[in-house]
Amino acid sequence: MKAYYPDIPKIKYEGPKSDNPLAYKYYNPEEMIAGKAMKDHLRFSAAYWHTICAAGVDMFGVATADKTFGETDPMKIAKAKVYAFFEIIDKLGIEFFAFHDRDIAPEGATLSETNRQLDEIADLFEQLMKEYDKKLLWGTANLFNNPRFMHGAGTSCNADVFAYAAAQVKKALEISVRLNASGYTFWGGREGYETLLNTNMGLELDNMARFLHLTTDYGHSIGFKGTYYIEPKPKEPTKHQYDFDAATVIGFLRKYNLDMKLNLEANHATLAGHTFQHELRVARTEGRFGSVDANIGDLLLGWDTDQFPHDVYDATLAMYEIIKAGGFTSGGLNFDSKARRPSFEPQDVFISHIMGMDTMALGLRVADKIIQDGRIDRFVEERYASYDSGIGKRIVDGTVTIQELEKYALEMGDVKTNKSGRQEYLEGILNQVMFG
Ligand code: XUL
Ligand code: CO
Repeated sequence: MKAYYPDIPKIKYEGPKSDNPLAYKYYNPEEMIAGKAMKDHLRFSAAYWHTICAAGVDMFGVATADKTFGETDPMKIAKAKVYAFFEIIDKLGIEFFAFHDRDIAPEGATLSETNRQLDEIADLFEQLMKEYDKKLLWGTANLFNNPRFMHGAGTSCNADVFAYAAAQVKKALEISVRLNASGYTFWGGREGYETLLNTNMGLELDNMARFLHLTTDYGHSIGFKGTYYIEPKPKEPTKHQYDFDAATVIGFLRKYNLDMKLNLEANHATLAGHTFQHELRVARTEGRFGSVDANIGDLLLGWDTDQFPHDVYDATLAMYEIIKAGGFTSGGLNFDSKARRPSFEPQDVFISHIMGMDTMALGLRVADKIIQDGRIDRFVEERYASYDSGIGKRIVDGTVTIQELEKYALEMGDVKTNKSGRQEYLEGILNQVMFG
């Protein structure tokens, strides 16, 4: 088989002292942490749309990296990309991947032709997945790029677009089932609005739920056994996206009785004005934690830069939440991340993944140490100890009346039992565990 990256070796763990840019310093796949191999904690996945498609285009400039692999015909480019992509994830030792339908195969003149092209590329995926022993973390449909989706897809004001989008997701689900996906993600690409002056919000939200019921029911009917995810994002491309953040999405899922989990992305959390840890905590508290799009934004920029995660502090708090949520089952850490535009050389694809994987591996190592250390968890437990007995227990049990609470308060006179929240003490512990 032709090598697309002949100069890149298989990436190995060399430990923190290594100065080899093409080696892991902290990610040691088989090393056991808290009774589980690192690779099974982290379940790394590469995003097809970035890793093999993103070529450095931005609002002000064309591509800086060539990812056509010497081909000009769109189907030949598409096939070369599949081979190159499997070589990349094989060399990096990444077990999973995710894609949009339109990342993997170009659109034809009609939907039928597009579907035929998709089938042809899916055949190649099936073959290479077997050869390399790789798995599809989730599939999805691109319902935002083509001009037909200018008003959204499931929330479009135009019923023809709703129908087209449903047909597209039907096909994407069929391909995902064929490739044995562990999940299927719905990201509301343009499901939002630009101005309320032209928007029927109630109908759009109801239609989005109709869209999700139709598509997820269909998936089940053809044997989809994985998890359905919704990926929140507050803005971009539309001014206001309906899937604003974890709490908004969970409210929506409840209202419309949809059985879906969340695929949370770090950069989307910060765009919503939350930390990534906050979004993960909301999902875990609500039993809706599913999967993660691992990346990071730049807090000085107001958009979705999709950078590879390098902030160990953030990664630690994220991994802490993931461990506390019971770890991944069907989900994983999907690098919805791309190297920066000036990092255009083929090597950069590898170096950026290595750095991102090492960051998440460090996060896992420190999060485990925090849990082993136990001081933070103990502090939180003790902080709420007043609910373990007496009046607190009766509040939690739901056996207390408001009259009894009044009697208790009157007898108490005033609250004399508040204690310090000790935020700085806890932040100090985090630093001590990280660098101690
Ligand atoms: C866009 C984004 C998407 C989804 C999949 O911000 O995160 O790539 O992850 O459609
Ligand atoms: Co994403």
